[in-house]
Amino acid sequence: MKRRDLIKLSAMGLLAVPGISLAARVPAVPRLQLELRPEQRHWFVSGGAPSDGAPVALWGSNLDLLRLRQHQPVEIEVINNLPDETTLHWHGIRVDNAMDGVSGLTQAPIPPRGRFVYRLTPPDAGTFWAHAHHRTYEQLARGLYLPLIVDEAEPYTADRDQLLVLDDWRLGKDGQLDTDSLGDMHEWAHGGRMGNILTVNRQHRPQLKARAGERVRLRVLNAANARIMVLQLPDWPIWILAKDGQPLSAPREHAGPLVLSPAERYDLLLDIPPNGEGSHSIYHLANESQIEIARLLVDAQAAPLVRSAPVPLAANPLPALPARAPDHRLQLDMTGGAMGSLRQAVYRGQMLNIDELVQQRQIWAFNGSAGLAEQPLLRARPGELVEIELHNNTRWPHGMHLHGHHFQAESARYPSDLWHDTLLMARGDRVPIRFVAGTQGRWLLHCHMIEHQAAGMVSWIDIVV
Ligand SMILES: [Cu+2]
Repeated sequence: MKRRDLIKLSAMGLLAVPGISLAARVPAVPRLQLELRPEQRHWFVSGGAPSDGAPVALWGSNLDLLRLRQHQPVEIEVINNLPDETTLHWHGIRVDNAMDGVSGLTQAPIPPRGRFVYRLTPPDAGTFWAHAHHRTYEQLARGLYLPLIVDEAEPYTADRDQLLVLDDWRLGKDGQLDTDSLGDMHEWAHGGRMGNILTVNRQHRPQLKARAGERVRLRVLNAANARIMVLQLPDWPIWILAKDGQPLSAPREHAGPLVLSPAERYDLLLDIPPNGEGSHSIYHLANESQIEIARLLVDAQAAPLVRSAPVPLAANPLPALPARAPDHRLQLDMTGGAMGSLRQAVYRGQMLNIDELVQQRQIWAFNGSAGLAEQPLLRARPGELVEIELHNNTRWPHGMHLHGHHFQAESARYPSDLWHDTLLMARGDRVPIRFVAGTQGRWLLHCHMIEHQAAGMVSWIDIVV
């Protein structure tokens, strides 16, 4: 240890008691190694989709799931064994801005064979995910993400904890990821990149196991680049426990399909009835058709059940919205895309007409500005109340994500007491969102239909002290 570190510790009172060793006073922060590397998946696809039995080459990591504990500091050493530079973003987790993982805004990308140590102390328990935030439209399509669960300090009781990570992938005729079509401007101007096979937990139509009579905590995440997932579960009692990692004050009964924008999450409670033995399909509903994405194999009941009303998850220490006029109130006009009316926008400090924008691969704009501008959308101080009216002035749905914060929204699509870090907006929607400005730093605000972000739908807010 260096002399100045000793002085610092001494100043913090950590060396104040003679005879007590440092080791006893400063608990070591656990360090995880997360190796980003190529991976191969066997997807045996039948019925017209390509399959020659060869594994599909993706990008992934040495872990299937990252599991952290609420309030426990952790160091995650990311080792980049991929052929491209990258970063990782801890989606929905309130981290120090320098740990937020946004390439070009909060950090330089990690080069191939490079390492970067992310330090975080998750304040909120819940269902989150980590994903690449560098050339995201490509790296996410290659699979560079993993689900992240922050366990409650006091465990929540359910008979089973089941992840459902939904994704779609585009395979070419050779059965491998179609990478030639990455960056297709036609798709960027429309609904983004859609895959031609759907997976759950990176498996094609997996069989999930449960027992009759169980109460299952389902954690659903949409990890697709652009596809809105419409999840149809068996017709059993379902409650919503949490949205985007933030618990509801009371579990809310839910019926019908569950709609998730890219990056949205739900924690659900599902009661399998005592007579639920058998094989049950889980579907994605696409237009008029239903696509089976997984199957739930339910064993005979283990024991007679005694069931009580579902209890809420413990509240997270999220600051409540103060009941006063906002300190900042602004509008975000979302424009552009196919069939839109975008004629010009500012890009990198210059006003460009639509042809020039397309040459720069920009086709969407926030308040007349395409791409990440030098100036933020807003400057605020920690603790200030911010209201932004999002106006989807385009012909397309969008999934708006704010980094480092959760917000509440006045949207017909959602109950008003939900917290979001990502919000699905239909075309024409006007949705005021409100949040308390968090910690100092540069926090991104963008569409999580990630081709839309790449093609202009991105801005940032600056929190200054
Ligand atoms: Cu969008």
